[in-house]
Amino acid sequence: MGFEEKFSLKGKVALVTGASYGIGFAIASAFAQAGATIVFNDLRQESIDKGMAAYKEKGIDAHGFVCDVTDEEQVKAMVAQIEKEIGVIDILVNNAGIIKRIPMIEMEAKDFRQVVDVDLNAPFIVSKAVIPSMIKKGGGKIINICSMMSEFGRETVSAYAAAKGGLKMLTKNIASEYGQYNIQCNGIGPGYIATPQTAPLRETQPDGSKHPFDQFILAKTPANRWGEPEDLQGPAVFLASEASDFVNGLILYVDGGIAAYIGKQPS
Ligand code: NAP
Ligand code: GCO
Repeated sequence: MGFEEKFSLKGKVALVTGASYGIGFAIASAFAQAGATIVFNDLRQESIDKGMAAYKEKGIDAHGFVCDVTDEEQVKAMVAQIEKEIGVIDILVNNAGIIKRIPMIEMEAKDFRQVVDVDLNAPFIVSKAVIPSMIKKGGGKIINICSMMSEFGRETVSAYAAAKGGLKMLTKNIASEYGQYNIQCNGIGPGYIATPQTAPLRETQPDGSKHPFDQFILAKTPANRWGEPEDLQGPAVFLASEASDFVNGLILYVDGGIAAYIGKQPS
């Protein structure tokens, strides 16, 4: 096999959850460029329509499904339909996620549960739905989109940190339990990436100045910039391809160096 073929996704079917825009869209677009057939889902038909138009603009013939990843029955029905109409899912990216930024002692239990439901329980539900066919087919790849909050805490994100920390351990457990079936389950831990999820942290202030969080992130990031969704494309293709067949249970931090850095010294 040629070296480039090791990174090819030709003939593979990839399901990327919550991929109408943002990180999921960038990852799915890279998979398509590497040769995969793209399937994505989102909560509303409106998001699917927007996503389909965006993929089409890039020349990608994607398949979109309305499906709430926290609903096991909906997920089972979607996976069955994909397997029947498109093929067995070779690559799953658990990307759909939400965040609620609320100080912990002000947060209601129902909000905490909702974040854990989308960011942790759903990756369990979707992985559980695709693994049996991966086993029958002889292997597969699962990539869980983790976070800096899989390792670190910060004010207001207790539920998100708890869920993403849990997702790191779910990743290691899927690798441990199903590695024997040639299934590799790894995580990507993005740093701070410019998407709608982080838009409130980057908003220009009424006086025209940058949001204080913007300076905070630049000072924390040796690369001295926010990440772009495209920064995740190479790492995702690597973890979806044969090139990573002996990599299992890894969380690959794609963070411009945040996790390595103690922070900028005072000038
Ligand atoms: P985003 O811009 O908010 O996009 C998230 C996507 O998930 C949206 O398409 C959303 O659909 C979908 N979604 C939410 N709940 C869903 C559900 N129950 N069922 C199906 N789809 C659902 O987020 P992003 O910044 O691209 O982030 C993608 C992933 O990366 C998330 O897991 C996030 O936590 C993680 N992450 C982001 C960053 C960052 O800095 N941006 C860093 C580290 C990790 P709707 O639009 O219809 O709600
Ligand atoms: C926040 C951010 C983060 C990032 C990301 C970091 O409020 O701190 O939204 O949680 O989105 O997950 O890796």
